Order: sequence, then C-alpha cells, then structure tokens
Amino acid sequence: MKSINALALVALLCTPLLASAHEHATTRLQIDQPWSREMPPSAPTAAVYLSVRNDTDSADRLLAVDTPAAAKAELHEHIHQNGLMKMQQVASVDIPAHGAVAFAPMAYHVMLFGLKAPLKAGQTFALTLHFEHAGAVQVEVPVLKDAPAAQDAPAHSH
Ligand SMILES: [Cu+2]
Repeated sequence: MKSINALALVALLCTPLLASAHEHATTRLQIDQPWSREMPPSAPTAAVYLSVRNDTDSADRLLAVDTPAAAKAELHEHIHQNGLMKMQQVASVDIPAHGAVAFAPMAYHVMLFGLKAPLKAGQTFALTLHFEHAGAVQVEVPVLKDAPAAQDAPAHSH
C-alpha cells in the first residue's frame, strides 16, 4: 500500500515537468535553469541567468527579452577593459547550431531595469525570449538567494 502511494506521488510530481519539456521541444530551443538572484528591496535592477541550448542544424539568434516584472529588459555582457570588469548592452546573442550559450554571472546576462516590485526568493516571474527563427519562448524565472549548484561562478573559486 505504501509503495503504491509513493508511485502515485511520483506520477503527480512528474506531470508538470513532462508538460514543460514538451512545450520546449516545439520551439526547437531548450532554455535550461533560468534564475534570478534575490536583491535588496532598494535595488533598481536585477539580472537573469539561464542557458540556451540549440539541438538543431541551424544557428539562431536571441534578439530581445521582455518581462512584465520590469519596465525594460536588456541583453548584457561582461567585458574586461583596462583591467576592469564592465558590462555593456549587446544587440543580439548568437546561438550556434548544436551549441549552447550560458547566461551566467560574469558572462552574458539579462538585465532588468525599473523593477515593478522587489524580487524576493521563492517568487517566480515570466520572461519572454525573442529569437530570430524560433520566435518567442516564455520561461518562468525563479528568484533564488544563491546560484544553483550547476552555475556556481568559477570566477569565485579561491
Ligand atoms: Cu548588466
């Protein structure tokens, strides 16, 4: 009896995951592990990180992003200039065929300006990515206190 209940629970928990995997498959691009870091309530901006995987034979390009959580969302990259770390807006991000591009701390990221409300850990918000070929792909972005284990910034290792 106990094992039957466990199986039923597993089936219940797996259903939303299967549904979302199917949804992604139709877009030809896989958006993995989106997340945003919780910021102090006074912070006017926030960053979103994720990974875009392209399993198709043709390259694509991320052109723009938007979210109802902020007035404006931009594609940014970090650059080294004269020994300083800076970030700047980029017009688009190439997603190579059979490749993946990581949006991670100290790399590409989505920058949110004019947050409608402070981002608190435990919340999620919608983010829409606009690709040249795949079109609009929407993901739910969870707000986390710390980076997910798989995305721990290598720059922080001592
Ligand atoms: Cu930025």
